[in-house]
Amino acid sequence: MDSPAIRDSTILVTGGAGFIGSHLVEALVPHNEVRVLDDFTTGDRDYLPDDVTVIEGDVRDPIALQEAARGVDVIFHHAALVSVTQSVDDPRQSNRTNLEAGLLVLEQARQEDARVVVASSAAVYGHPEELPVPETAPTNPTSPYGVQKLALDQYARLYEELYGLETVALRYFNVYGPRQQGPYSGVISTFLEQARAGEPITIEGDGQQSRDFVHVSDVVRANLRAATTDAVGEAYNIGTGQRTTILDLAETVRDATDSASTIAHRDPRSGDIRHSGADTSKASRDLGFDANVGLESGIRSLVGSGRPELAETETGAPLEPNRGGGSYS
Ligand code: UD2
Repeated sequence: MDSPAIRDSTILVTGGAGFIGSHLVEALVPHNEVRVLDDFTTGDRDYLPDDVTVIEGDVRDPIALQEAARGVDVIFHHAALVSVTQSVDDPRQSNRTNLEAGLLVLEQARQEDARVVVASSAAVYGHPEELPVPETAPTNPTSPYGVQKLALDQYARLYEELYGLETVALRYFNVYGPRQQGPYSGVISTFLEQARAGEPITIEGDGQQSRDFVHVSDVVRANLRAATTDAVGEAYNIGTGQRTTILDLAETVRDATDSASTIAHRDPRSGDIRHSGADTSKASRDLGFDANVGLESGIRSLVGSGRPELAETETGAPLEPNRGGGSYS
């Protein structure tokens, strides 16, 4: 099923200067009026195209949010504290950003009668009881971050049920791609850095744990689908449906970088989830979304200046290389 590209709309992206948000902004800008609300604690102005209205502020600040959301048709809510560890250290702090601010966004959307696409997470499932995990699986988060994302995901559904607000929750699996950096950036960017520096690639535990790695350009495509789908009030797994072990990942990164790095093992991360993989049939059926970028191609595109495989573009944007090196096909 094909949904039309979003065009001629006024759009707010919270966290629009961050890793996923900035790629989404880039895809939206050619055909829409785009605003970004970001406090730039982890986001970067350099990621933003010129023709974006920037509101520098905290998503927890109702005044800033009100200003940013005035007259919008769609809100993509990507502002979050993404560190699971930080949420364990200080659940109340991450709750304020991940849940309370999310609720503010939903309320603001009600005022504007705007559609909301919220960034949810595979963290809602905790240790999955079945693999690949469908959206109907039990939700038993193992961190405050997961609890917060689950509550936001449920609020989104409830706002559709109670108030008729058009909402969609996207449960991201392990997203990677250009601009992913910093202390909470994920295993692929850590391995790439280590391989490039010729340092040992550090696997936590035996490396047999597995993840579903999805490229940010696919995540952007899922967001574009969510903006126009009729299937609202629903949560969708956003992954590739393929699981890769961390050991295989380390070898793929080492090969792609032609690195002489050794592979080293250290203690497993406490509370680590053993296996995570998305059943993507609901997103495929209802959003017409299937991931395009395979892991090897995605990693090679990160290493070189090339981009992952392209298909048709949904924004109508020309498929020119963008500054982040990804694509939104
Ligand atoms: C991902 C998300 C997180 C949350 C969670 C839900 C990212 C970056 N994080 O956490 O936000 O949604 O899923 O379950 O996508 N590892 C190593 N060596 C390293 C770094 C990591 O072996 O230097 C291992 C780590 O122990 C884990 C795996 O790689 O088994 C993935 O780690 P991660 O931090 O990239 O992502 P994850 O799945 O913990």
